Amino acid sequence: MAEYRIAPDLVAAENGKRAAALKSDYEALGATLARRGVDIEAVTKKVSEFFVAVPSWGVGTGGTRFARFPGTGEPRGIFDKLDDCAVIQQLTRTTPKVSLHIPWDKADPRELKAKGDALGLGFDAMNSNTFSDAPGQAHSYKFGSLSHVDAATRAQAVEHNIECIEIGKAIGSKALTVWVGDGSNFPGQTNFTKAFERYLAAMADIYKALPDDWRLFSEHKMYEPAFYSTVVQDWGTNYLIAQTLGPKAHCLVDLGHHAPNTNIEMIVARLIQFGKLGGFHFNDSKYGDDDLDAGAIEPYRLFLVFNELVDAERRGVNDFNPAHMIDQSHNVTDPIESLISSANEIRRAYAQALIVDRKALGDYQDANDALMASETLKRAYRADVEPILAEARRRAGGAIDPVAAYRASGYRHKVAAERPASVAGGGGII
Ligand SMILES: [Mn+2]
Repeated sequence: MAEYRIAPDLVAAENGKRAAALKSDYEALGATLARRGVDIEAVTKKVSEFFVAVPSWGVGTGGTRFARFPGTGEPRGIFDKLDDCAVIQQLTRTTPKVSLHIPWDKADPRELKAKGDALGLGFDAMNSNTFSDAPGQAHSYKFGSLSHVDAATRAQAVEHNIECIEIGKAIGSKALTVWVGDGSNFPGQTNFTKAFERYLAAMADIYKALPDDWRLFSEHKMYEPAFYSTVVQDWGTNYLIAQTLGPKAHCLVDLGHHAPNTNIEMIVARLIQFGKLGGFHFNDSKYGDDDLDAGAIEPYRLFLVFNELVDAERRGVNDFNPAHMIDQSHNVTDPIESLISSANEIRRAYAQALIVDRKALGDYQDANDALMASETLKRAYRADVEPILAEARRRAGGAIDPVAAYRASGYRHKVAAERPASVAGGGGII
């Protein structure tokens, strides 16, 4: 039985205020979907089994390269962060795992595991950090890490990734995500080919240290912090990496790491087709790697990504098990509220994709009926599936309206009294 950070009585009382309306809305939606040949119970069951990991770095207030404006009651370290993550899981029942970032979250693995167990939280993919220098490290990553010209710097970066695997093994993680900031700011600064050769050789050393039941996710990003070239800049390069390293290597798609207007759902389809989709970092963006809340800007794009995932699920693609993780930076909201809302938006996109009439869609595609094919997707997207999401949360012991329950609990006010304002804090944006 998990220790709850918010009194279960309060959640029950909040749910009591909304139960009758939910019952009525759920029945009405059930009737609407039944007319379309969709069994609402089957959708609710699928949605209840869909989970997304929260990033430890997401519960602290983020910042931009201009400034960071700390919120009240910010977590002071990984154990406070886990408490905040437990609140998100308690209310949403959608986020049972946390993704850690080393060295930001470095602690005795036995204590991490014990804290996770007490809160009913598990650990998702480990994230290494060779895009900034840790205090006292021998070699700087100013000019790169896994692709650095200096062998000793590359070896140090490999060693750090292996340490992440070791910590992960002790706490029950099954994957390592590698994102490097390596690249260049000036034409001529680096040799594209040699840099990529060095990166691949270093990644092969990390791959060798991977347990048999682990996966290695490489994450591409078009630019930033390097602004002229990036070593792992796009999904094509990412695919080459996964293909070169071997069967345990897969590509991670961070929705914000592409040029504006890129057809991300098509990239997802390609990676699925060739067995190399590892998973996602969900977030949303308007211009670049904005790390805004999932579904805040382009909810239709999020739906189209899930449309590809459900298509693959329905086709019975072999070994189809993408990891779902959130990667966001919360600058102007309470991070707990943003993560609650984002987890719901991600489940919403999944629920909408589940009710697409795939038989009709396939028939329209085969008949070259572009308008009706598009309408078939829109019809599912326009459905208000909130009663399904709320009912899934309620049945699992969560809150019908998790943000309202969170606000009613006064959790932020309580932790603000216990946690002195932080001056630094590890607000990570990757
Ligand atoms: Mn990311």
